[in-house]
Amino acid sequence: MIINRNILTLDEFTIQQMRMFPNATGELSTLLRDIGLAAKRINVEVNKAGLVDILGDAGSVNVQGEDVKKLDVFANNQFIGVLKHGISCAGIGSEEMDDFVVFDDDISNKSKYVVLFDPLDGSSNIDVNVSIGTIFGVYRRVSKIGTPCTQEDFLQPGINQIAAGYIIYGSSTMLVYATRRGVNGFTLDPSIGEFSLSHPNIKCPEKGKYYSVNHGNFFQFPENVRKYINACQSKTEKEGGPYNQRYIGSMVADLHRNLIKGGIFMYPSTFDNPNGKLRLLYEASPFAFIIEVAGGKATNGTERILNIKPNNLHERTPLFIGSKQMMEELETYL
Ligand code: P6P
Repeated sequence: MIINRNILTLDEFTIQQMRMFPNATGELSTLLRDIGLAAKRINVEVNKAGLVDILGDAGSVNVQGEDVKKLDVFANNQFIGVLKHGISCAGIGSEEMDDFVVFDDDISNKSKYVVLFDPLDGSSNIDVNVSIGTIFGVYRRVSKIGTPCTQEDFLQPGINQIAAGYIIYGSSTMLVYATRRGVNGFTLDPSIGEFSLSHPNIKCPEKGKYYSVNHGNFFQFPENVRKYINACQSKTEKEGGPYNQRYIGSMVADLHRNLIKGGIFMYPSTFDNPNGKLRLLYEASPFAFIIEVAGGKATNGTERILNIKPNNLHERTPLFIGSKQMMEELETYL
C-alpha cells in the first residue's frame, strides 16, 4: 500500500528519524515536538502583537539588564511549560532567568537531556515588526540519570550538543534544527497548524555576498576586523563581489538569511562589550552547531565556538560565523 504523504510534518519527520535508530528512546523526538508546540503558541502572540496589549515593556529588567518585553516573558513561560511537563528534559537555562532551573521531579530526573534557550531573541524589534526568533541547544546530561540535573549539565562545550535549532517568526514562521545527521527546515502551515518540511538537508553555500555587522560600532572593533570589513566593501566581481551589507539587528533573521543564501555575520568585541555582546550558551553555540553541520564555520576570532568550555550560564563571546570560504578569508586577517 503506497501512503502518499506529500510533505512530512515535524512530528512525522522526527518519528521517521527515530525509526532509523532502533535503540532510540524517542526522547529527542518528543523534545523537538514539545519545542514545536511552544513555538506555535508563541507564534500566535507574535503575529498579533500589534493588536493586543502585549507590546511594550513588561516593566522588568532581565539578568542582562535589558528591558523585558511582555512577549519575552510569555515565550519563556511557554518553553518552561512544555519542557517541565514533558518527559525529555531534566532542566533548562534561559536568557530570561538568572540561574538554570532544575525540574527535580521523578519523571524529569529520569530524562537524559537539558535545554538552553533564548526564548525570544531580538525582542527589541517586536514593536517595529521586524522578524525575531527563539534559539535553543540540547545537551545530553553528564550527571547521573535519576538524580536532579546539575550546573555541569549546562556548562558543556557546544560540540556536545545533541541538537540545536531556532524558530524565526517572520514573513512565515520556520523551525530549523540540526542534529549531526543534518539541518532541516520546517515551515508552519497555518492550514493544518503543523510545521512541515520545506527545507530538507540545508547546506550553507561555501561563499556568499552578504556581510552582516553593526557598522555603528566600526571604530570600536579590533584593527584586523576593520581591515576585513574594508575588504568586504571593495570586492570586485573577480573576488566574488560586490558584497551587500545586510544587518537587521535580529540575530536569528540575519543568520537565517546567511545560512540559506551564504554570508558572514560578525559581532566582534567592542569597548562596551569587551567579551562580545552575544551569549555563548544559548546564542553562539546553537548557531555554531547548526552552521558547522551545514558546512560553515564559527569562531570567537581565535577559537572554534564549539570548543569553548563555558564558565557561566550567561557568558558572552565575540562571534564570527558563516560561509566556509568567507570565514577562511576572515581568518587570514585575524
Ligand atoms: P546591536 C538583539 O538584541 C541581539 O541580541 C541579536 O539578536 C542581534 O544580532 C544583536 O543583539 C544586535 O546588537 O548592538 O547591533 O544592536
